[in-house]
Amino acid sequence: MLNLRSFLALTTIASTISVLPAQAASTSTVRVEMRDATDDPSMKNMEMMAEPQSVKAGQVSFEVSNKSKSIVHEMIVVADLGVALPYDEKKSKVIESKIKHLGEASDLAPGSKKTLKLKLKPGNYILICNQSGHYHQGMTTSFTVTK
Ligand SMILES: [Cu+2]
Repeated sequence: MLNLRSFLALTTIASTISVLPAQAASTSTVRVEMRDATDDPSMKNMEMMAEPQSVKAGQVSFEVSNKSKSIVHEMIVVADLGVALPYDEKKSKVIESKIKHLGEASDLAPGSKKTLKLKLKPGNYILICNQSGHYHQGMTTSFTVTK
């Protein structure tokens, strides 16, 4: 029969064990900012910036902010296969059915934020906004995951 003290000791060990794997797989946080001329009139193009631009493999939490005053943006995580992303000139968009689309923070209203959590393997990635015309206006940045 367990007395209360040994029961408490056992439950403490059990909860410690169950917490350990989660701590071992660390989560990296990446802040992504999307800007255009409505936020900064000196900007000629649009931009997407990630900080940091490289993280270790595992859980990655992208905290995405649309800094625009009036334009909807989005962030899509794409595997970089070493070739130009397929592009539809008529729609002014990357062809999402032909890329390795890993996840997205879709349709962020001006001034809003969204968080996208992904488990990423080591490799090269591209972050893009695929609202019409935005990719070619500079809303993209490279992103690296290391071992
Ligand atoms: Cu955009």
